[in-house]
Amino acid sequence: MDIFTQSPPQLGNQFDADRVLTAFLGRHLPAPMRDASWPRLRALGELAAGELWRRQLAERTVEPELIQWDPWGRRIDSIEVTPMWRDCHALAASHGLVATAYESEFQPYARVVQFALVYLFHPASDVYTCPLAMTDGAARALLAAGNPELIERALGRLTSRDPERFWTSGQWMTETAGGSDVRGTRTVARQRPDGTWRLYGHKWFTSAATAEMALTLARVETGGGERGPLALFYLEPRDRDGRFQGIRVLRLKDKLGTRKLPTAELELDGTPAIPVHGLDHGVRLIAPMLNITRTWNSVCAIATMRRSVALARDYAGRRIAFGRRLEELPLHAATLARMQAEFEAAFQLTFHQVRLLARAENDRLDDAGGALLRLLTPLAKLYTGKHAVALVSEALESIGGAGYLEDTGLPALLRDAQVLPIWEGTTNVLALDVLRALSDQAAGSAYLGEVDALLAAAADPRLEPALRRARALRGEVAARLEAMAGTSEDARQAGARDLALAMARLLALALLLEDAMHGLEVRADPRPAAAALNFAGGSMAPAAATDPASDRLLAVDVLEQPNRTPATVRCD
Ligand code: MFK
Repeated sequence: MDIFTQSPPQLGNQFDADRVLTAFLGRHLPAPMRDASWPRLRALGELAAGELWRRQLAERTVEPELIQWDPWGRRIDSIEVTPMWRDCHALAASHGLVATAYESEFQPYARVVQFALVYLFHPASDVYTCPLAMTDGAARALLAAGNPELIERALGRLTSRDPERFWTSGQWMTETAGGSDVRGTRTVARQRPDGTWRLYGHKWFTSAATAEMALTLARVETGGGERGPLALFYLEPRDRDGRFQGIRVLRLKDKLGTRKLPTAELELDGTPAIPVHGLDHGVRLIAPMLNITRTWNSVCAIATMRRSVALARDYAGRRIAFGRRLEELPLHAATLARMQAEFEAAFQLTFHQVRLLARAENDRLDDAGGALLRLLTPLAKLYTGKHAVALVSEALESIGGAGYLEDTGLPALLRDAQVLPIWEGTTNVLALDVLRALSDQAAGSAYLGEVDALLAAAADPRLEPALRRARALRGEVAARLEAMAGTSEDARQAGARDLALAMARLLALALLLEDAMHGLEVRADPRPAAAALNFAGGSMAPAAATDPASDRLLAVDVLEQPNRTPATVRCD
């Protein structure tokens, strides 16, 4: 009997194989920092493609467990995480996934290096990036609030490279009555006669309930039965003996994806907590955390896109159908090329925002730059979250039936991606945040100014079709921004998603064009230009003419194609 076997997709070193990342860092990091960061990035790229990927597949079905009672009837609420999850804590600390942003070594580019590390780690981490995002966000929020005792108590741990000392933080915001609408928060903060505070309430989704600290919102009890102001509180869920203090774990959530992440539903019943800064303005105080976790979300989304393209591309170089490797079939190559172009656009948009963040944290942004960063944070998050799901789905489809089989490890990619447009604000909530950011006139002007500067530099005639589309879209976006002033609030809100997506696409294209110019003029690399032309034609004009040679260049993504291993066909 003939038995047909296929070669599974393989991953090479995920740093070395990523020409978009390496080119970006090559362009934007000064040489000494490039030299210092390269070995660390390469080490993580190796780990991500090797040991961690193998373990992800081998431990696919292992999940965290909540043990609520001990055999003698005592309530213990112990959350047993997976072995890989435990190891990721140590790896995250020792690779400086949070620490790098707070150390002096790579300033003023530390955020760029840090997020390059995060990007490599995320697809291999079983979504350990979720608690890391919240840890980074908590460090930033504590610094912004400026409470010296809390900074002294927690910052050194949140930014430690020592796995024993390293703490992660939770971000406990979501309640049954207030997920997106955080004003619905019902948790109450009650002050005791000794001046300390206790929290009482029900947190509906607390990602990583295993964190050593958390920032959470609660209403300060007023005594008159009225809803008190919303304040930001710091808490440590466990006492010195590791027992929850005033917290009951009601259950772990049965989620579509992120199955290794022990997201819990918690009852707070007298949890000791400390106000972070005063007893009001909770949303304003937690906003620095949201903006950091949203940046992580964007970086993790593009990392997911990149992993999907890497797997789909490798498979297309192995699998033979219709007498040729998939990558040689024009329509398959066109599909891969479109995926690569979509990924590159999302990458440029996200890392552009990361660069702005780096400048902001080093006091190198003026007011207009600050307004632009405020705008691009939700813009990048909503765009990349949405597109990551579509792209992973495309990758699974391009692998055919095997992409639908659990034990290939591929379906988990899709399930995990689906959280990206949900947590940290859904697409619609983020689109409304874009409107909030645009209420500062400087944001819209800075955005258009940035687009114009990027387009003005894209002077190579080979880029002309993409430039034409970008200019047309620029006109539409500018007209919409202008028209907003005269429309009702309801009309503005109804159009917010379309506007935000168009703005994200336009800036992504402008950034791609700029990278394409650099590719043509400096790196002698036509692939970014192919990506810009493809993105402009694909996302913005479905009927664009196709170019098989350029598709193939992007699909295979090497300038000179090495010999490929053919698919295995075994006949027993
Ligand atoms: C793998 C990647 C890992 C990613 C991490 C995963 C972690 C998962 C855990 C979670 O998902 S936790 C839940 C996340 N929840 C949200 O993201 C909430 C979504 N809802 C919103 O974002 C709402 O827009 C918001 C709660 C902010 C609305 O609240 P309000 O009180 O109606 O907002 P309002 O009144 O407009 O703003 C209050 C203040 O905050 C204003 O400042 P002022 O008091 O000075 O006027 C706003 O300007 C400010 N503000 C709001 N959003 C801001 C902001 N400031 C800066 N940046 C922002 N984004």
